[in-house]
Amino acid sequence: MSSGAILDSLRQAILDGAPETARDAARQALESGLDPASALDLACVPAMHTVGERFACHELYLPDMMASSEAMKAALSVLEPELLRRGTRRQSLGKVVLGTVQGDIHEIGKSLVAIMLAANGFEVVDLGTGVTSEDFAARARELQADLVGVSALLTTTMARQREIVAAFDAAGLRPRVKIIVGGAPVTRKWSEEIGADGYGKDAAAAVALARELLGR
Ligand code: B1M
Repeated sequence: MSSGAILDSLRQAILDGAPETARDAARQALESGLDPASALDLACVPAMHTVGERFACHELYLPDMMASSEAMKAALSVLEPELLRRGTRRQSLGKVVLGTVQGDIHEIGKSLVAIMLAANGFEVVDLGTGVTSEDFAARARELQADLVGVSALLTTTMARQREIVAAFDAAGLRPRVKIIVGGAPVTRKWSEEIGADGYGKDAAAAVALARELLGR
């Protein structure tokens, strides 16, 4: 099968919410010599955007969106080890604590940012989803993080990013610890408004920002 056909079947498997097919297509992509980052950028991420658009106009419902997330995670489970293997470095570029805010269970984008940071030489501690301001601050202090990444996917939960910036200020953790924010509804303007140190449009931008902020 051609690379284009493999990417099409990966994209379609995620749209169909078919984890087994997605896992097989991701394996095929690697076996055919495709770069794992390209498989993510050209098939997986666009498929999830399409799922979001279809959900917004009621062509898909919550169970469909959940099935697509499972298919995306199945593909990621195949692509992640290869992304990490290709990015292996000896020296850490800095310690990053990352999570999705309280009240928000969206984890895929945050996990992708975590994988790309790790693949580029950062030491990453992923706190998961539903992370409170207090937990972000406590874990950043305990782990002596250089950078904290805060993901939010809902317009209703992005306000938590402001709370987290304030919690770090109140705890005296800044300016030593830098805070970056991201997620579908988040913008550069918002990150400036809440006083974060930066905004990452996607996982690649988050890596570039982390390097810039930590001077690496
Ligand atoms: Co949700 N959901 N969802 N959802 N969901 C959205 C976000 C939505 C836009 C869909 C839509 O209506 N079009 C909409 C939000 C609308 C809004 O707030 N205005 C929405 C809604 C409404 C909901 C529920 C409220 C639905 C309901 O229950 N009625 C509910 C909320 C539950 C909650 O959190 N409390 C809900 C639930 C779910 C599922 C559980 C079904 C599932 C998540 C499963 C999971 O993560 N385990 C889900 C999904 C899959 C989506 C969409 C379709 C896809 C999200 C995704 O994984 N994208 C999403 C639509 C969309 O975003 N277009 C949608 C792929 C991922 C690679 O992209 O997450 O954007 P993304 O991450 C990118 C960048 O944003 C950036 O880099 C990533 C990689 O490029 N980025 C960062 C992300 N975090 C970053 C952090 C950084 C830097 C960059 O620095 C720290």
